[in-house]
Amino acid sequence: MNRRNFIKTSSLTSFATLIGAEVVFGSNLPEGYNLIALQEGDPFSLFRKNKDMVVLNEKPWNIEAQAHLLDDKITPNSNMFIRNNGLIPQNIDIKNWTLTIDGESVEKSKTYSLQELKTKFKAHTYQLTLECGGNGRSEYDPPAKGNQWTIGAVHCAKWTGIRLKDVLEDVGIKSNAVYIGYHSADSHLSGDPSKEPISRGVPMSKALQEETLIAFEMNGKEIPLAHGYPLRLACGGWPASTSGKWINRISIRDKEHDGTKMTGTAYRVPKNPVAPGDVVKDEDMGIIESMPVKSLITYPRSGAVLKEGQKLSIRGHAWAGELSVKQLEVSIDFGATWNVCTLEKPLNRLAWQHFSATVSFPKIGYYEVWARATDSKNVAQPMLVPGWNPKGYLNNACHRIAVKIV
Ligand SMILES: Nc1nc2c(c(=O)[nH]1)N[C@H]1C(S)=C(S)[C@@H](COP(=O)(O)O)O[C@H]1N2
Ligand SMILES: [Mo]
Repeated sequence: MNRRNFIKTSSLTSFATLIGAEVVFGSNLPEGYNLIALQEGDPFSLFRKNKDMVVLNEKPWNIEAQAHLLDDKITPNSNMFIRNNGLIPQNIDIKNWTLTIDGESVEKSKTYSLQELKTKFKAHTYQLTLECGGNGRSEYDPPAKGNQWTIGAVHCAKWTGIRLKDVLEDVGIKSNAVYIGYHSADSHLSGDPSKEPISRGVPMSKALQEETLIAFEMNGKEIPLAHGYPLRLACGGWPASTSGKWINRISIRDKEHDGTKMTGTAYRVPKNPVAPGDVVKDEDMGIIESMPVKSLITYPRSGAVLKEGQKLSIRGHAWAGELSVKQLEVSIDFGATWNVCTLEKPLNRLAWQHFSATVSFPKIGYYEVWARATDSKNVAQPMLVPGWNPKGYLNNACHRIAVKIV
């Protein structure tokens, strides 16, 4: 793992989270001492992540994958990106963890214990594509502020939990309900307990979908702390910011939710195209809903070297927000001609789809393999960066790898 300027302000409790073990004699640590486990080349891995994961920020923790780390059909914890807006909650007491459903549009607010949620409602499992709205931000020019995600802020794990819809039915929702908004146990970077790092949500139509879960398991195990233990929302196909981690309250609103990062320009893009660098008025920005069509070549890694005449087997995944992917093509001539790949069906709606192809090259030299997905409404990925937007969201440009034939 890349640990550039790693230790600045971490506390003993966050060391424990990172290493996955308590620092038993932590109170004896000499001031300013840097634990070996946190130095370059340590024997463990932070958050139990693959050592090829790239740290973009450590306060808050933001860690991304590289394309080759996303090769599994179901992303394992070790290779899943982490995106935090605040500080990960410490010392979670699951015996006393509750989820409250409140807001203007509930008949009467109701509080459930974890145990009640798990026993009262039927569990369902879906594989869900969760992609950060800012994935690909690093390619925009002029650059947008925020984490400079390249291509690795996406994962497709299996989530097990109860349907939000079932819980809302049990609570009783008024007919004027418009939106849900989540509230969570993480804390604001400023340390001010009255501020929430993030509190986003989705319209009722998305909240009531069968696949929208209040999840308590990921890939068949308890959700790892960094990914929202003990409870998180999972809203597949939408910006992953709508999938609240560590949730303890969901408000049913009679208007668009107005929590932190719902208003202003956060997670919004211009309603109409703008020129790069333009200032866009708040009222000309709209909330991102379904994510656009996109794909990744996960094998081989960029930089493959083959002998003349050798064929290259490539594979990867494609996804399209609420839609499905209808076609995947690859090009080896910078987009002049395209060849159709084998494309599998998703495991369930809102899961990514796997593609594979065998590619031949006419002679020795440098090539790029470009992959382009087309969604079920016939919208294809742009070859290069799409229209600029002030916050650098929704870059769904074709993924490209370099290949040399020698
Ligand atoms: N409580 C809480 N939920 C959150 C966040 C957060 O900072 N706090 N970040 C959101 C954002 S912006 C993203 S992209 C996803 C990332 O999920 P992951 O860290 O499990 O990959 O979580 C979302 N849910
Ligand atoms: Mo995000």
